[in-house]
Amino acid sequence: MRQSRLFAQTYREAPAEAEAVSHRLLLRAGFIRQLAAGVYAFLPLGRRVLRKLEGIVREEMDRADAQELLMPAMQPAELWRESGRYSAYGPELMRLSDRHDREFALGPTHEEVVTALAREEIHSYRKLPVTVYQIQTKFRDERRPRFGLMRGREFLMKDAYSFDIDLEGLDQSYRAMYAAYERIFARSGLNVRAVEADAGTIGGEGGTHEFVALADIGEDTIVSCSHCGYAANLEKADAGVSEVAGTKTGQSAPMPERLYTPNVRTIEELANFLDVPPSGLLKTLIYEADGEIVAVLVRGDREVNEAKLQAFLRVAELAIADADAVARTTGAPIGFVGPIGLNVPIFADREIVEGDGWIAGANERDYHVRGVKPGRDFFVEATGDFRKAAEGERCMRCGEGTYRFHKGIEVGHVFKLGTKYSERLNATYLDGEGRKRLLVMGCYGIGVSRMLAAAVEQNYDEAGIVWPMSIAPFRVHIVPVSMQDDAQRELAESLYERFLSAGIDALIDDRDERAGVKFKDSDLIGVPIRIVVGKQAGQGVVEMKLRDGSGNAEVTAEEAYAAVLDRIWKQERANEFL
Ligand code: 9G3
Repeated sequence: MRQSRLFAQTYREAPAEAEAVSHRLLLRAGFIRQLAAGVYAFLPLGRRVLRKLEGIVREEMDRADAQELLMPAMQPAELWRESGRYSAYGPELMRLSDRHDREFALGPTHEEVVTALAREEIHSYRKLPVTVYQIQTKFRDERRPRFGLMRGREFLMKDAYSFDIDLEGLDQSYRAMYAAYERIFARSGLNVRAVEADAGTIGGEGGTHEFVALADIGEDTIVSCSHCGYAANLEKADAGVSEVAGTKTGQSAPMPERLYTPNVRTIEELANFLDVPPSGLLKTLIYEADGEIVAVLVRGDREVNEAKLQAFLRVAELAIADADAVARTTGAPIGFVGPIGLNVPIFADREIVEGDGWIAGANERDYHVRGVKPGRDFFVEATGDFRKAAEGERCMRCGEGTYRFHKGIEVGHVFKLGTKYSERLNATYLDGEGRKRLLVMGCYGIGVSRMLAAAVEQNYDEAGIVWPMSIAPFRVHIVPVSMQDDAQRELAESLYERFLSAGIDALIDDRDERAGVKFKDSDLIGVPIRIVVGKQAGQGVVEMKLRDGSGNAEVTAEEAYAAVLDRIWKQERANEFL
């Protein structure tokens, strides 16, 4: 492609509201343009990267025997009513009506559509297992789109769905997709960790993993053990081995003693006022779970993990209670809430019941109590792991390593759905004995446009983007220093033609621009191999420069051409050993 004709321009600056590096660089380098909040156009450079990512995804899906479909973005509301999700999702589900006032949803995902297709196409166990996939635009009306492509309202997703006769079959389909994902991210040059994740609202038979691209800007926090292979999204991660706090007072614990704590409300204020560590305090939080009020107890220095709590309580809605609800439930304002005398179910984190001698709110304004003993002064409905794992604590799985936190961008997510959708949409097959059985499903997503942003977050320097070879918009950037110089122009053009005829995508900077501008733009756009055609063009000598800084040499045009083919061939060969 000729840069003099490129449908884009580069900018020295990005708009102030662009916070993420990838957002800033993709705008400045002319890869994307924002049309509205969370709505982007991919200009030619961006589209080329997207096509390469799609190509890798498609190759690996096909290699895993998945069959490519294309399902509509316009989904009849009836299907979402059948699945019960039309009302479950609020403003995030984009809805529209057609000219006959029939209601549609713009697809945020395709469980309903693919299950409706399966119930028409699959009737016998002989047709199973089967996995289908598509690479298609999704719509989710995010309340706060941000970080450019990372949280858009219209984005490109590869979503696959597997259909099996039973859970054992699902396990095999799930493993095949998991392996395909590992290859896809490796081939795309992304540094990705697979972690245990929280199934969230999609539900299903449990079992779900996220693929997280490590990046400081990532909205996901993953926990990994320094010793064993354990890794999980913080929303799901097991709490570590706890050194119990509270003051172990044993059986002869004195009865609770009331303390006058005027206006002392927060954990920090209480810890300072009484001169005790937060780990000796009880944090009592009041929640509304599917409309019912419950109390949750965690140690003062811990955070409630609401995803774990919601999964344990098996409720659809979980929200912290407001001040009025707290006052009605406990008779006290927030800040003086405690477990003693509460007439709502109490769910206590494991660490609470292991300790005693706690300090808690007295359920009376300006009062707390000391020496609280679980099982004597209050009783719990249940004990469980309701807290967030903490960085540095001992790993629950191996007991040797300690937890480390990493920020990351979720670029893939695989789920075992079981029969959740086939049951609701009555998608069945006849087994070997002629019995009607529900299809057992899995679903598997990759954020293709999000991968593009993650790749930039993991591959840039102060001068711009440093694309991995496998997904770069072009492999070679030919930069003649001056198009006015015949020798330089001719040598650059002949190299350009040779690469094109060899099927190697090359970009030539044939603009009448100063060398400095050309080199700045070349660094910004980030093509992996640059061939500068300068003063020694007359001798057939060019300068070959690798964008990742790993090489820089003066060679003949012939050698440059051969070197490029060689690097590409090596990179392709490397894929075979993945
Ligand atoms: C909705 C809206 C947003 C949503 C969903 C439904 C996320 C929804 C979960 C999934 C699960 C998997 C197949 C590909 C991989 C992910 N956000 N999810 O179901 F109506 Cl507005 O999409 N689906």
